[in-house]
Amino acid sequence: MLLNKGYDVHGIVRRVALEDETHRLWRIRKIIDNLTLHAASLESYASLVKIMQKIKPDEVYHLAAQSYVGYSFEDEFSTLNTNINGTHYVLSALKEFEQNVKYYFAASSEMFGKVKEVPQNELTPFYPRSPYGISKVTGFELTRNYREAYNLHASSGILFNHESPRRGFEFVTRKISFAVARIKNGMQKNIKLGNILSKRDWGFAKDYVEAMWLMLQKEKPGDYVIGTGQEHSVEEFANLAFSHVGLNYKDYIVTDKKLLRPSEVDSLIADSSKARKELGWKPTVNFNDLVKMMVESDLEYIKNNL
Ligand code: GDR
Repeated sequence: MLLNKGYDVHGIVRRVALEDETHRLWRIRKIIDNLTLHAASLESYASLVKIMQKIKPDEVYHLAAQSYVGYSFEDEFSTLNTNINGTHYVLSALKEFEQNVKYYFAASSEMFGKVKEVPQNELTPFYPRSPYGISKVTGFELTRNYREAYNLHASSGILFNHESPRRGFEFVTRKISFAVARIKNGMQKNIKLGNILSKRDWGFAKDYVEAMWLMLQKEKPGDYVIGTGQEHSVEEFANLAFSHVGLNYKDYIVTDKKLLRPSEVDSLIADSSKARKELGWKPTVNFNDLVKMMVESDLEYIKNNL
C-alpha cells in the first residue's frame, strides 16, 4: 500500500530472517526489490536508535510482535519481553531522534478480552485474558503516555481480527482454509480445532492497513477501533469454508482439547463509529467474501504446489 502511494519504504528484519529469505520473507517476495531492509531487532534498543537516526522516517508503523495468542501462554516470558520492551524501545528511539515523526502502534481487540460491554469502542475498559493481551495493553498505554508526555504524534489502532490469503497457518482462519483445500484434494483427512464456539469480528487485512495509514494523516493523533461490526463463530467460518467446496464441515472437524486456551476470549465485536466518522474509513469485504477468497487462494496454492 505504501509503495503504491509512492513511499520510500524501509523495514527492519532480524538477521536470522535475512539469512533465511525463502522461508521467512515469503509474504514480501513480490515487492522485496522495492524495499530497503535493515538488520535490526526489537530486542535491541541500540539497533533501533541507529536505524531511526539513519533513515529519519516520516512515518513509523510498529506492527512487530509475538502475535499468536495461543502460543503466548506457552512462552509468556518472551511474549511479554518482546512485545512490551520492544514497543518501549521503538518509542524511546523515536523520542531520541526528535523529529516530526508520526507513529502507529498495532494494538488489538485482545485487550478487551472478557468484554465489559458489547460492542467495544475506544472507551470500553480492558480485561485482557492472555499474556499477549496484557502485552498489548501495556504497549497501548506506553503509546498514549509518549503522546501525552512528549507530544509525539503517536496513534494506536485497536484492530479486530484481520485476515487474508497471507495469514500465517497457525491462525484459525488460514488453518481452516488450507485444510479445506488439502481435504478437497485428498491430502488430509480431517482438521483438529480447539474452541469452535468462540466468536470474532473478522475483516480483510487490506482494508485495515488503509485505516492505519489514515490515522497517521490526521493532524492530531488518537486511538481508533477498527472492525466490521459483525461477529461470527469459528464454526460458522468452517461451515462456509467447507460448503464452498461442497463438503459438510461436520464430517471433518475433530476437537482437540490441547488447542483450548487456559482462558479464552469468547466474543468480540467492534464499534468503529469513531473511525468511520473521523477517518472516513469503512470495510469493503464482508465475511462470506473473505472466507471464499481464502479458500479459493488455498485451492490455487495447492494446485500450483502439487
Ligand atoms: P486470535 O486469532 O487469538 O483472535 O488473535 P486466532 O485465529 O488464533 O484464534 C481465533 C479464535 O479461534 C479459536 N480456535 C483456534 N485458534 C487457533 N489459532 N487454532 C485452532 O486450532 C483453533 N480452534 C479454535 C481460538 O481459541 C480463538 O478463540 C488474532 C491475532 O492475529 C492477534 O495477533 C490479533 O491481535 C487479534 O487477532 C486481533
